[in-house]
Amino acid sequence: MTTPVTAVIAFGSNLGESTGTIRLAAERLSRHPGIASLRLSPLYRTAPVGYTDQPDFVNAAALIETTLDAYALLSLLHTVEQDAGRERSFRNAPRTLDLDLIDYAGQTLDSPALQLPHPRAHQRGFVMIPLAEIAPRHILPGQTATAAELAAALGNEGVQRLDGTDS
Ligand code: PH2
Ligand code: MG
Ligand code: MG
Repeated sequence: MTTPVTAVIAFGSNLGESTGTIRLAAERLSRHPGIASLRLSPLYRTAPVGYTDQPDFVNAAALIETTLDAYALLSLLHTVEQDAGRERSFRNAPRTLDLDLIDYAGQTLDSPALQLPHPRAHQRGFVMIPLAEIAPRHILPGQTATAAELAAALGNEGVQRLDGTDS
């Protein structure tokens, strides 16, 4: 039997019923036989970063325990994106569902299909603020600061918890 490892997944959506899409995707992942547990963060409404001429996003993060290897997990994330109606028109186009593998077992990897950890995650409040809620002491490979410290340093401008309380 394979021992499960910890991985971090970021959820994003800014087309369609974003909140429901993210919750359904998390449920679907948690039911997968290769995912032993999944803890979903609260959901956030966030201002678009990068290509800004698009609707606000709903973002969340999840910590999972998985027996899937990194590529099998990536392929599962792509399948769930496709089933949510994801279309790839141009880079950073609005999307029904984006599932990014942020960290897999603390590994560092730079292949055409997969970079680990996600190269920009530590700079993004829409990833670090949700992650800090479920794994405040998590340290991404290559960082010295914890998720909570990075979230605090990034600040919560443009990142608002959907239940109305301050992030
Ligand atoms: N994802 C991007 C680019 N910009 N901005 C927000 N607020 N949330 C995202 O999920 C997001 C983004 C590329 O995947
Ligand atoms: Mg992304
Ligand atoms: Mg993506």
